[in-house]
Amino acid sequence: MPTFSTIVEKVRNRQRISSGEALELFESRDLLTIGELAALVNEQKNGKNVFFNVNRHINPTNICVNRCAFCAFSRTSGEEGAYTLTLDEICRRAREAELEGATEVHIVGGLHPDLTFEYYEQVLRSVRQTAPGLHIKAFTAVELEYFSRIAGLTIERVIQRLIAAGLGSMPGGGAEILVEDVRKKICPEKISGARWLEIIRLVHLAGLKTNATMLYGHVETFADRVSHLEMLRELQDETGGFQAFIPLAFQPENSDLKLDIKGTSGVDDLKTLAIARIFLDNFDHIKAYWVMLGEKIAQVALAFGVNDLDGTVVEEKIGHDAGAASPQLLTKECILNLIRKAGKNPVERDTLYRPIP
Ligand code: V47
Ligand code: SF4
Repeated sequence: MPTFSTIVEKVRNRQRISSGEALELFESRDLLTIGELAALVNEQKNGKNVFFNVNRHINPTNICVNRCAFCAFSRTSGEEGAYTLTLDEICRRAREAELEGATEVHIVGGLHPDLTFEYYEQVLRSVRQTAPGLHIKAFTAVELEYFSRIAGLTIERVIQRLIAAGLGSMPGGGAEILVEDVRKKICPEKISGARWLEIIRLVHLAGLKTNATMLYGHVETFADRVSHLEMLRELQDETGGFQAFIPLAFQPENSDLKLDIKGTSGVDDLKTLAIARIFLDNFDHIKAYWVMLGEKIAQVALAFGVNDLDGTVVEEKIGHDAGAASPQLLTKECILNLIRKAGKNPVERDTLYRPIP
C-alpha cells in the first residue's frame, strides 16, 4: 500500500507514479498538497505560461443513432429540437470565425443515420475553401468508426481521405471512461474503449495529433478513472500523439442518467485535474475546459497544474444542452484577464501549440 508521503517524494524527485499511487491520491482529502505537487510538475514543463486559442465550435448535426445515456445534446431523427446544418450554414460559421480572428474550427456531431461519408468529406473541403486560414480539428474516434461502417472502408482509408479533404487534427471526445463495465452503463451503443484506443493509435500513426478526454462524475469509481488514465499513458508512451488531456465534468441536466449526485464538486474537479497532471507525465498539456467547469474553477485550476484553458468556443451545445451554467463564449479579452488575474502569463496558441505572435 503506497503511503502519501512516499508519493510526494516520488513526484518531487520527478519519478513516475504508479496506478496504485494515483488511486491513493484520489482517495486522499489533502487537496492542497496534491495541487501543490501538480503545480510543481506543471511549472517544470510550462513555467508560468497558460495557453488558450481563438476558436469556434461547429456541431453539424445533433441527430445520432447512439443516444448515450449521459448525452443531452443528441436527438432522434424527427424529434423536436433535431437539426442538421447545411453546408452553407457550416461555411458561414467558419468564415465568420476566421474574420473574428479564430485560428481553429472544432467540428463534431452526432452519428446521423442518413448522411454519407462523402458529406463529411465535403464539410472539410468546403470549410477549407471558405476559410483557408483555419486549422480544422474535427471528429472523434467514434465518428471515424461510423464513417468506416457507412462507407465500407478501413479506418486507415477513412483517415487518409479525411486528411486529403482538410482534416488537421482530432479532438479528444468519445473516450468517456474507457473501462467496459462503465461504458455498458452510460453508452452501451458506443464503440468499446479498446476500439477507441485502437483508432486513435492509427490516427497518431498517420501523423495527426489528437487530444484525450475523460467524462467523470457519473457512475464511475476512482479506480475506473485511474484505469482510464493508465490506458492513455500507455498509448502516449507508444505514439506520443496526444497533445492535451481534458477531463470533462459531467453535466447531468436533461440526460437519461439518473444519479443522486447532481454534478461534480469543485474539490473533485481540481483534484482530478491535478492528479491527471501528476500521473500523465508524458502529456505536455492539461486543459481546464471552462465550459463544463465554469470560469471560476477553470481559473483556480491554473494553480492546480493546468496550463490550457481551451478557447473562445463561441457556440457550445453539448454542455449547455445538459445544463452547463457557463456562458456560450468567452472573448479573448476575458480569457486574457482571467489568466493574468491568476498570476500567469497568457499565450495565444494555434491548434498545434505554436505561440501566435
Ligand atoms: O465525447 C457529452 C462529452 C464530449 C456530456 O479535444 C458531456 O480540445 C459533460 O470532447 N456532460 C465532446 N460532458 C466534447 C469534447 C471536447 C470539448 C472541448 C475540447 C475538446 C478538445 C474536446 O462531451 C463527448 C462527451 O464525452 N459530453 N455529454 C455531458 N452531459
Ligand atoms: Fe451521439 Fe456522441 Fe451524444 Fe453519444 S455522446 S449520443 S455518440 S452525440
